[in-house]
Amino acid sequence: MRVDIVSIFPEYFAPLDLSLIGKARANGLLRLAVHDLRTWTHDVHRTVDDTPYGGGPGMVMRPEPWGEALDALAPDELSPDGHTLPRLLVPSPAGVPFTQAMAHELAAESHLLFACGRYEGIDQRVLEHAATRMPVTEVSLGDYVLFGGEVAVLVVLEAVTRLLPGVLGNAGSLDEESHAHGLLEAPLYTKPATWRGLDVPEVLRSGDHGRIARWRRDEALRRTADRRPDMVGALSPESLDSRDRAALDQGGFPSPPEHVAK
Ligand code: JD8
Repeated sequence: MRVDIVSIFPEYFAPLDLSLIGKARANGLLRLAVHDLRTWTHDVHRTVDDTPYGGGPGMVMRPEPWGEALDALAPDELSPDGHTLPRLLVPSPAGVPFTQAMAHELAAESHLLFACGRYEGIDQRVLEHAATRMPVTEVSLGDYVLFGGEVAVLVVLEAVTRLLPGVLGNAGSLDEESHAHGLLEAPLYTKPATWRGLDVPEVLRSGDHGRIARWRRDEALRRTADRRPDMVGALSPESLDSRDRAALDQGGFPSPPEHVAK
């Protein structure tokens, strides 16, 4: 996968040299380039912002540098050097929520282009114009306010990179993950069996794989009911047996109604 990032703070992306993302880059599974938006300014002050039309606080990112950046990274005509048409992602608190389902969708793309806004955000015409050439998605990390899009890009890229074929190896099984089965994960324990007077639950040391699986599912259901009532509401009734319902009830939540045949 090819990824381009445009930002006025390219140093923000230093962590992408590290750990498993760094390894994916070294292995050639991820071809990542970070670009300074100011490359595409022409005045001595390398200006990227101006006051908002209509008034209001703060500054807005001017369209010209962004237009040139996107022209350079997503050329109009297919160039002979194998340029691909990217999908443009623009972090914004007004975007569609980023989810694990979107991470899977993005992992299937061959080229992603991220535009990191700062100040109050980017002139909307940049996105409108880009949308005449490529798919554009405004994406939000969640309902809280950041200073800019850089951290959101780090999050999205981390979620996407670990889904790329060859990145995880055998260390992780994607279909056993929390957001694959719609429940939070059960708690984890490792050695020693007793630490500061606290014991690892007996069942996990029993070697009884059936009992262990059932305990983990009960814990996952209990936690989900307690912390994420929105996720309980989204569980399909057919995915729950009577033992599941009992675990959910213990969390103080009514489980979704049993399927009623018409
Ligand atoms: C991009 C500028 C800050 C946004 C005034 C100052 C995502 N979940 C999220 N929360 N916040 C962002 C985010 C914030 C950004 C930019 C993303 C560019 N800001 C602005 C509007 C209100 N502040 C985000 N993804």
